[in-house]
Amino acid sequence: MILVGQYDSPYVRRVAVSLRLLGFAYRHDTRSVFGDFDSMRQTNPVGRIPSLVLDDGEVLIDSVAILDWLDETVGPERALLPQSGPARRRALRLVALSTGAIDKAGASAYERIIRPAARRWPEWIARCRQQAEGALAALAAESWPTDAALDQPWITTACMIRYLQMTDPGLLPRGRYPTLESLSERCEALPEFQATYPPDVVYPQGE
Ligand SMILES: N[C@@H](CCC(=O)N[C@@H](CS)C(=O)NCC(=O)O)C(=O)O
Repeated sequence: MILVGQYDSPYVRRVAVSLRLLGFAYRHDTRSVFGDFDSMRQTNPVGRIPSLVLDDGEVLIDSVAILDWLDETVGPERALLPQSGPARRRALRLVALSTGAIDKAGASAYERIIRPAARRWPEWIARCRQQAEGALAALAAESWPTDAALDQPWITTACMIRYLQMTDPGLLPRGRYPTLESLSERCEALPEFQATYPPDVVYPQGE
């Protein structure tokens, strides 16, 4: 199968880490959503990443759908999200907080970096950052025992933290969220995270 998208996207990275943890081999298509936009739209009509091209040619789009397919394929014993009940609801809440932080930090980064300077909207940036901070505080208040099984909340949260370190490090000053720092350190030390570590994010710069 082929994973489409670069690892500086936390959505691509959480799929890559999940594939590796579950023992799937894949080829990596590193086309850029910005630089290869027209070509990318041939793979996903929305022009976004990640996509996963299966061996029979079917194309899964959106990390939620890809991770759902992965969990279904490996079965309930190895799935990265619990099947049902309070455990599933808690896991989905944690994942929603992390993807919320990604989306809000991402929106603020797009506004600060990609949009031409004369058209930037400081109040919108402040609102997005406040929303990301709300998600971070809620995640930091949760229990993250470092001997817990590595499941989708762990994976997505670690990918979110690396993304924020790249796009808006001011949201994560050292010492503010010790539980999240431990979570990140545990994950980033693992081979599946090291193999997908994004050294930096590259956005087109607005004038
Ligand atoms: N809900 C989607 C979000 C994917 C997403 O936001 N991808 C970003 C990269 S992190 C992207 O493709 N951005 C380019 C764009 O939206 O034009 C998922 O979970 O896959």
